[in-house]
Amino acid sequence: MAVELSIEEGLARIHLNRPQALNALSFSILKELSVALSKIEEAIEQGLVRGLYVTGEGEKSFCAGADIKELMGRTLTEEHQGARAGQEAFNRIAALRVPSVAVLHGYAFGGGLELALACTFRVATARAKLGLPEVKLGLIPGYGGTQRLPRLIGEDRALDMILSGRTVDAQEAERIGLVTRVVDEGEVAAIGRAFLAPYLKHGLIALEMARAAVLRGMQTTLEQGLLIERDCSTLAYRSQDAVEGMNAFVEKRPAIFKDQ
Ligand code: CO8
Repeated sequence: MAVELSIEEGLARIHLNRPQALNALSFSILKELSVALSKIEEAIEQGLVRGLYVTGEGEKSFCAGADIKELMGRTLTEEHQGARAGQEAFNRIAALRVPSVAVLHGYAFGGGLELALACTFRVATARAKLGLPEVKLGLIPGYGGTQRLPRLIGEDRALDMILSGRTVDAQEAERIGLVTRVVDEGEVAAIGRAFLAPYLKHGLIALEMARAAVLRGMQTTLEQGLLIERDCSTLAYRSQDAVEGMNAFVEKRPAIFKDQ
């Protein structure tokens, strides 16, 4: 399997394991990813998973993008279906109820960066190299890059990256908000777990409602966004975790959240 799923201590890990092709995303990998996501969604519903991190095998690359060799000579319909398969898989990552992070330790190009853009966060080591080089192939990003990148870093910077196809190093990526943080080199799984730890000490309902308010609000006007915030904050307020959190504050003790 080129997509390895493991679940340990409440965290799911998706590990891309195709180092001979720098973890490039073949269509069979997209299918495997979809199967892994179904298992993760189920485990989240069962309360077994509270976060996801995505890693790539090998020193060189998180993921070098869609499998270029496989993209050649496809019919219009096949290509349209391929773009849909990539978008749908990444949409499912974006829609997970739990926070996710992509650990970028080498190349994160094309579809690889688009996968990372679908995660809640991106963390990079100093060696990471990021880019959407599709124009160099006469293509454009097709797995969400033209939509998620400008929403994350703004239209101007996104167009600079997409139209030039240039490579952005980890420091620049942090400066322009493309990655959340640059961290020391280390074992990728440990980086992923450590990154998620500060979020996961909180209750999932508050995390989910906060994220929903931000993401849904970003797609609409400020006025509509404030209405969304009002609904999401009221929903969070009605949770048992909110009762526990406020009680714990008054009683001067740590809160014990149960994601309810
Ligand atoms: N697809 C397939 N194979 C790849 C890919 C890839 N994206 N990237 C690397 N490989 C393979 C190489 O072919 C090579 O295999 P082999 O040894 O059999 O020749 C092996 O991985 C190692 O690669 P290199 O020898 O090239 O390693 P280097 O260290 O010299 O270079 C680079 C590393 C710079 C990452 C280089 O491999 C590279 O430029 N790769 C391509 C990056 C790229 O252009 N990615 C974007 C692809 S397109 C995309 O992701 C979105 C398409 C949207 C589709 C929408 C459909 C409508």
